[in-house]
Amino acid sequence: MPTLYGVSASPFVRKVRIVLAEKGIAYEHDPVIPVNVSAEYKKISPLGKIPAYKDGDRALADSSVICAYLERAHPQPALYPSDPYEYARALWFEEYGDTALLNVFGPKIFFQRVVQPRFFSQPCDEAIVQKAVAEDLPPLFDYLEGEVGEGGVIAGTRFSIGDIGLATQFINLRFAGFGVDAKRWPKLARYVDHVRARPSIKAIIDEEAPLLGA
Ligand SMILES: N[C@@H](CCC(=O)N[C@@H](CS)C(=O)NCC(=O)O)C(=O)O
Repeated sequence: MPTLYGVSASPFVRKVRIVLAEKGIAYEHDPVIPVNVSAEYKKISPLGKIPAYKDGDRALADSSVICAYLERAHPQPALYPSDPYEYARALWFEEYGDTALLNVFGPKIFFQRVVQPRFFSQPCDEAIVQKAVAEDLPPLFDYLEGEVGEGGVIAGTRFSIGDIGLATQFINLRFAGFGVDAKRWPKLARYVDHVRARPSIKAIIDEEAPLLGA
């Protein structure tokens, strides 16, 4: 059975977990914390980051790489659109989640509100959180409000890696106590609720809630 390495609180690890769930792939989960990782772990993940994935004697690092591998190794159900433009858009929104959303939701909000107090016994710096919520979130949400369609998916006509890349970031935002104001961003709020309710995603949220939730 393959092994996925990395704690699920990492949005990158969760991204891979959602792909594994969607494709019905059984796996073992080793919740590596990416601090002072062993030399052994660096053989699988040379940068020492999570996630990493081992499938027999094949080792892979980086969530986007692992998800792309899983798509080729287990093509059904397809999580990358077949249309070239929609395929590229799905990759774009995965990237947007991994970078633009992560840079704000991660260190400025989730890390402060959840990781610092719960895992490092350090207080949350609420000024950093409030500044990010007031100044950094609105432009991100404005952009996504203009991009989400009415079909509940971000690219093409089916659920894809683009939705997964966004969803995993919004899950951490919610664990940190923030959602999308439906009065200001109605389409985005509806979209996020819809994606969170998807069975593969809801199951992971329910599993993580005792550790990460309010
Ligand atoms: N591009 C990588 C990013 C992975 C990443 O930054 N993971 C963080 C945890 S959320 C990590 O391992 N940080 C430890 C470090 O940078 O040393 C991916 O998609 O897997």
